[in-house]
Amino acid sequence: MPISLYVTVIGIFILTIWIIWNIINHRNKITVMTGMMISMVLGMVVGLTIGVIIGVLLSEDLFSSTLWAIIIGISVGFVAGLPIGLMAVLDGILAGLMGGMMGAMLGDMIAPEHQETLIKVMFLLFIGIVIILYQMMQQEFIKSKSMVSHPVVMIVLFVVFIVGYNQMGTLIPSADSLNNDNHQHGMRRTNNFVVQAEEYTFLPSDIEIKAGEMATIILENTGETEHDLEIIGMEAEIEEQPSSNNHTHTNNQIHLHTYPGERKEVSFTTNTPGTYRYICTLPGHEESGMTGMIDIIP
Ligand SMILES: [Cu+2]
Repeated sequence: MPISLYVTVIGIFILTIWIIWNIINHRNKITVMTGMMISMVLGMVVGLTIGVIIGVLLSEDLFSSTLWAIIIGISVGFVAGLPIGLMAVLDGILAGLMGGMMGAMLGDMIAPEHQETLIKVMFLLFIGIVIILYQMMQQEFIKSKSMVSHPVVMIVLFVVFIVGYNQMGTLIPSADSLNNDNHQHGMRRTNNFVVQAEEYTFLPSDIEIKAGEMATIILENTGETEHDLEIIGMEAEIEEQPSSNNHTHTNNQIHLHTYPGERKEVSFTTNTPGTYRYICTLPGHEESGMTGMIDIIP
C-alpha cells in the first residue's frame, strides 16, 4: 500500500477520533439537536469516504466492500451519538449505513483511471466537512479561544495540507504499473492485440497494425459458444507456433478457432498496407455482427 494511502486512512482516523473526543469532553453542554447533527454528519462523511477507498481497493467484490464500509460507518455514527443519547445514536447509525453503502458502490463502479482523483476529492471533502463541523461545535459549546481553532488559521492549514498532500504521489499504483508492462512488450517489438469474441461481436472491432513489424493477435473467447477469427484477403508471413499446430495455415490464411473460455494466438508479419476485414466464419455469426476491420499502415 503506498504511503499516501496510509496518510489518507490515518488522517480520517485521527480527525474522527478528535471530533468524538470533543463530543465526550463536552457532552453535558451539547443539546440533543446539536448531538444528532454531529453524529449524522460524522457517520455519513466517514462512511462515504472510507466506503470509496474500500470500494476501490476491493473492486470486483462489492459485497465485502459494502459490508466493511457499512460496519465502519455505523460504528462511527454509533460511537459519536452514544455520549448524547439514543436519538443521536439512531441518527448516526443510519447516516453511517447510507454513507458506507453509497461510498462502496461509487468506489466499486468508478473507472480505474478516475480512482485516484475520486479518493483525493473525497478526502479533501472529508477534511473540509470536519472543519465546518468543528467550527459549528465551537459556536455551540466548545467556545475555547485557541489560535488553531480560528477559522482563518484553519483555512490556511487546510490549504497547506492540500498542497502537501498533492505532492505525495500516487495512491493507487495498479494502473501505472500495468501500462509499464505493456510498454516493455512494445520495446521487444511485439505488438499484441487482444480481440475478445462473444455473441455476436468482436471487441475491439478495429485494429491498426504497422506493416513490416511482427504482430500478435490473441483471440479470447468470452462467449458461450465457439468462435473463430479469420482475416480475409491479407497476405502475411505466419510465425510457426507449437501451441497452434492443430490448425494448418494454408495459403498463409490467418485463422484462429476457440471454444468458450479458450485463448489462441497467432503471430505474423505483413508487408501489404491496406484495410482488411476479419470475420467469424461460423454459420450465421458474420451476419449477426461478428466482423471487424484491420488497418495495415505503412
Ligand atoms: Cu462466432
